[in-house]
Amino acid sequence: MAYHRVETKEQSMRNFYTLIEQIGEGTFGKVFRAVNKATGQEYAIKSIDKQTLSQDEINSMHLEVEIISQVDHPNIVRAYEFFDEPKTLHVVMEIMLGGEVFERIVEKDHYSEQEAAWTIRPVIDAIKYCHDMGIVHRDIKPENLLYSSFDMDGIVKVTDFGLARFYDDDLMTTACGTPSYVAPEILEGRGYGLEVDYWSIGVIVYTMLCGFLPFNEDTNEALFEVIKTGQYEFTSPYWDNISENAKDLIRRCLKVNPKERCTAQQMMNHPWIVGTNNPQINMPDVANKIREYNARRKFKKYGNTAIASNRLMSIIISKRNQG
Ligand code: 3AM
Repeated sequence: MAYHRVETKEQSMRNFYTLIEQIGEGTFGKVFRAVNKATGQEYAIKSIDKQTLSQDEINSMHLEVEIISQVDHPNIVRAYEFFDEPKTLHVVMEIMLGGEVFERIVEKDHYSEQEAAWTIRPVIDAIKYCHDMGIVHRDIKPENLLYSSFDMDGIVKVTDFGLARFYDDDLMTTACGTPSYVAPEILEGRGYGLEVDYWSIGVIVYTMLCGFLPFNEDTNEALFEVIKTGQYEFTSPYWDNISENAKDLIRRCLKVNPKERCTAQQMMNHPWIVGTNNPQINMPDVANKIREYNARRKFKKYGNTAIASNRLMSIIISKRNQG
């Protein structure tokens, strides 16, 4: 991947790319649709205003780029160029034009457990690949699972490695992630490892099969409590017709003790993910519930109630100080 330290106007990103429109907003910055002036090829460019970042966060961006430049997997969004400008950082990425996984699910004429398993399987494969390389994503959530295109052959890819880290044997202690998908050990402020990604997969699979979150409370305090104690249920009647295999996978992912949690390799071998026997019955009610969930997510994201992942740390710290 090309790295450009930009010192003159001629070297700036805008000299090579035309920004067309904003298409998203991530943990650390805005994402734009852009066109390469020389080739006419479309890309996504993530731009981050350095002034809004601490030195730690700037370092984190450099790390993100270092990480994505080493990752080469069909289900992980590729990055091509990095512009380090005096005021802004830009990452030029493969553009994902097919939208978020949860948005696509609700457009299907037919949505069954089998389709849910086929959708999540490549994501688990991507996570396994990262873990084998010693990289933990730490922010696996539906917004970061995108389709490459709207065509039938569009494939799911994982994006936003803004919170990923090279994982060594030292357990990480930084609080990060997105509240509803975050693993208990992160909230406990304990050290944590690759297993945080397995927890997030469990939350996603649960939500894919009923359209609501396993952990959902009105206040963050209550939310953190149910996550830390692993209090969720397969609520009747929504879960009555879901297969035992699906529930078994979720139970294995949502173990409070990370050491007991199912790994990506084990998930790939799990009968529900292998998926030769999954129910193929259409689940229109689940699709409807996912549609409602999508609408609530979008509303929260653009409303005042959203908690940016990087603010989670300060919430935990202020809670500690109060206590
Ligand atoms: O702000 P929202 O949630 O609509 O879809 C991604 C998300 O959009 C989009 O940026 C936001 C933060 O992840 N996004 C990220 N990478 C992208 C890419 N490579 C992307 N959109 C298109 N192509």
